[in-house]
Amino acid sequence: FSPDQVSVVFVLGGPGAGKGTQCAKLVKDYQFVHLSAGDLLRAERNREGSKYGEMISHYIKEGLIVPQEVTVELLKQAIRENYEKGKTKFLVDGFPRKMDQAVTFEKQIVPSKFTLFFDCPERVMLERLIERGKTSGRDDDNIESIKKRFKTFVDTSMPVVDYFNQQSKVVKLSCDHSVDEVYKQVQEAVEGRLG
Ligand code: UP5
Ligand code: MG
Repeated sequence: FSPDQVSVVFVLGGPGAGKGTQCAKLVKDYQFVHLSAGDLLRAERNREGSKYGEMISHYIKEGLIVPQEVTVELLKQAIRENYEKGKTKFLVDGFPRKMDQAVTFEKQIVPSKFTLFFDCPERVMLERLIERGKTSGRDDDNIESIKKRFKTFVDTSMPVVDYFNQQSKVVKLSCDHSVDEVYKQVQEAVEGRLG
């Protein structure tokens, strides 16, 4: 794809920072397609006949990053399908969370327009995930997995945010506020950057 054909906004931030919640609001107000890398991986894991099911389960439970070949391919397919239906604006949520993924995506698919970075204290994210874990059915919403996800975020995913920040392509949002307050910041960022 060329950047004239599709606009991609990366949505990054720690586990439980509120990425999915804010993306859902953006979909309603601004014709974005929301592609959560985590959701795509969970769907692939559950797909009958998938050869990656067990591997994905293991990585998610351990809070590790699934090898990029799988995730990049799922995103490429999803963008292609939506583009064929006339969609051109994409929120890529929870990706890239490792440097190799960032480089491969921008080379093989399209360079991102910018990144929304959801900055949130770990204490707040922990509280949200424990609460969500009561009903989410996600097998990584337990204290052991959450701790591993936090560690991976700091060690492996923050360098990606820093990399885009050096290119002045990051808008940082402070997420320790109500959903509506965070959304105001998100709207300002999107309207400022995409017009
Ligand atoms: N909530 C949200 N906003 C709130 C607010 N402002 N005030 C109060 N409460 C708020 O929100 C989490 C919870 O908080 C919800 O209950 C919500 O109501 C509440 P949500 O919007 O779901 O947060 P989000 O940031 O989307 O959290 P999520 O748990 O989805 O983040 P993760 O990044 O951990 O999960 P993801 O699904 O992206 O990835 C899961 C795993 O998949 C990874 O750990 C990894 O193993 C794997 N993965 C890869 O391997 N590669 C990838 O590229 C992507 C994922
Ligand atoms: Mg999410």
